[in-house]
Amino acid sequence: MVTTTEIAVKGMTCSGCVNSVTKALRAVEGVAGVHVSLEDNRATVTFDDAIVTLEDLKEAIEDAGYDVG
Ligand code: 9UX
Repeated sequence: MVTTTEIAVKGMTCSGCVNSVTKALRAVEGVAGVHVSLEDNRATVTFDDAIVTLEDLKEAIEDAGYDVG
């Protein structure tokens, strides 16, 4: 099922960070859409939960150098 979730992202301080998080999430197989807000410290991700889990998404953000939660 394709679903949308919001993930709190810590440590983004400029638009470059937004680009990094966006690219990291888009690279994950099963992700259909990504919007990252610097102002709200949040990533909104649309994904197919048969392919990718919320944990995978959080891992991708952490691997890019940011904290979640
Ligand atoms: Mo901006 Mo973010 O110079 O890792 S890209 S602070």
